[in-house]
Amino acid sequence: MGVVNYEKEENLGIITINRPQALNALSTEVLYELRTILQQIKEDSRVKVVIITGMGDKAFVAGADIAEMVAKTVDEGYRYSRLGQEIFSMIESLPQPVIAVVNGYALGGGCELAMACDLRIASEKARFGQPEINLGIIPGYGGTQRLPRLIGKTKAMELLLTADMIGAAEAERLGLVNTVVPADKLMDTAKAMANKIAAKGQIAIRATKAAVNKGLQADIDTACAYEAGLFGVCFASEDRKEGMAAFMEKRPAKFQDR
Ligand code: DAK
Repeated sequence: MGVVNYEKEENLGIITINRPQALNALSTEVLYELRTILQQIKEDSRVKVVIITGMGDKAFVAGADIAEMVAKTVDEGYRYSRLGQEIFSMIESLPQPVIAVVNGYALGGGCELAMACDLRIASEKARFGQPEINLGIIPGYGGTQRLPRLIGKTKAMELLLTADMIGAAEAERLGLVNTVVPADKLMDTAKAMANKIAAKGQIAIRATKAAVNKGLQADIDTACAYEAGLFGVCFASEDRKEGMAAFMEKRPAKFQDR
């Protein structure tokens, strides 16, 4: 076992950041292992949904590894920055949907990691925040951009400027997480959602993820044109024929992902 574990359960790929003694902080080693695993998942069409979580019951990820950052030279800091940015955009552009299973603290780079995922399921013990301002820095993995896009500028600005942490219930109220469940139900709830998504036609699932993520970065006309292109891809698929035939014949669809 390394600092990041990866296991497959049928159609699910489950990534667990495994540094509980440092609250799963994102060291350079963690980032390199994450990159290798994500590259592997990208090529693996048997994996339909990805889950990312943290080892233990205390933290999802408590941020970038502060102890490691303290000693970095400017050049090392730059490379650390590019590596992290590469990984976060890999998550967003991965064909498969990614669910963050937030089992505890999701702070700084940890909150940013959760926000780069497509869905977030939190335990009642989860706590979220962007405390970078307390270290004299700003978020460097998209926090200033993804947080206001997810919860709106008003509350995002407050969290970024005050470094206040919020609990799971508040995160759900603000729309930062999809759902909150007791800690002992967390993984089962996430797997149930992942399996529900894995049972759909994956051409349409992947097109949906791409349309939302790419579309949000474009103006509405460009985004709708992109959506239309992906709609065309779905329309040309066997899955579309099967889905519509199944509806007409009042039976469940059997998607083949082609
Ligand atoms: N890094 C390294 N170690 C950490 C850590 C972190 N982020 N968070 C916790 N730990 C370690 C603690 O040092 C402690 O280690 P030992 O002393 O036992 O060796 C162990 O984990 C347990 O933590 P605590 O003893 O502190 O546990 P408590 O329950 O008392 O407190 C806490 C839990 C989460 C409130 C506290 O640990 C805490 O405040 N942690 C730091 C949270 C934080 O500030 N996170 C944001 C980090 S800054 C960049 C892009 C992105 C970033 C940076 C650069 N570029 C583009 C260049 C991202 C920056 C960040 O994320």
